[in-house]
Amino acid sequence: MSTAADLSSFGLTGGSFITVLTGAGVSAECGIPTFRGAGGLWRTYRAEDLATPAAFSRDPRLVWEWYDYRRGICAGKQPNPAHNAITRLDGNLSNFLLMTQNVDDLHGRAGTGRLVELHGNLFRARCLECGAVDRNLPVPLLEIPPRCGCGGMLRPDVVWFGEALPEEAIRLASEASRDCDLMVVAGTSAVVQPAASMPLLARQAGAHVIEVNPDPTPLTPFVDLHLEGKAGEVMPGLVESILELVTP
Ligand code: BJW
Ligand code: ZN
Repeated sequence: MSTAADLSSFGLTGGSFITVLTGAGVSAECGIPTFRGAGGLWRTYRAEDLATPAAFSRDPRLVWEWYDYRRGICAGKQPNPAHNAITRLDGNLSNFLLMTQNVDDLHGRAGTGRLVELHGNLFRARCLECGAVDRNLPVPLLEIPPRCGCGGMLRPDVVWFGEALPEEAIRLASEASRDCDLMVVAGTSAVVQPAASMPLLARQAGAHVIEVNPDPTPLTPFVDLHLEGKAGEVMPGLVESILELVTP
């Protein structure tokens, strides 16, 4: 892969604003299932039975059991070379933002600080009564569904279909997409809105867009560069190429 040569035409400099948008594929090499495609969660479970407000109202215990099962899987995994490469960008660039659709907390655990979680986080819960956010629930849970100190029922602090994304997260992500010079899009099928629109916003505003994915997606025809491969294998080299261009 000769990314250095390909990137040289992008006009990146030390002040360039670089954003990264990630999806479940970035954590696939950790052993965390993606949603779509072979082995994906939506091949075994129906999204409308588990990842909608209606599903939670109907059967909070079932929904919590599924989320607690996934919390257990994610808690036992470690960040991979893709997460760590993104953390290197965060540590070495003056203008940087990571927006992730992932709820597995692996970017945070890898040490990326400038991070926007568009779809929430599996390790946070939110009270339906008082709105308090609980970050300290045990894995696995001791009671299902878990309760807030106020007695109200907690729900997973993730974004389900039909729900609005957190206001601040969508504002930061949209602004960064419009303002960035380069967006790297890794491990997402690019079908879930509004996250899937971020690379298009960036493109329309004049940024270059690089996609890292073993497969083509609906975004592929619109990117400057599609790097075909696994994020854990492609991202470290790509990040080094970017840093060579933008750091003295
Ligand atoms: C690798 C790899 C390796 C494999 N390396 N790559 C406009 C048009 C049409 C529909 C809509 C629209 N606007 C809104 C909608 C509805 C809906 C939507 O987009 N539906 C589409 C599916 C059609 N969107 C919503 O409902 C959103 N809300 C909203 O818009 O609200 C509006 C509103 C405004 C005001 C008031 C009220 C409402 C919310 C979306 C929430 C998504 N939630 C989930 C679940 C989170 C919690 C949980 O985890 O359970 O988020 S769904 C699921 O999909 C999860 C993911 O973050 C998200 C994206 O999936 P992702 O990450 O792309 O994973 P995959 O599996 O799809 O793809 C993996 C990719 O990796 C593949 O491409 C592989 O090839 C690749 N890969 N191995 C690199 N090693
Ligand atoms: Zn409460």
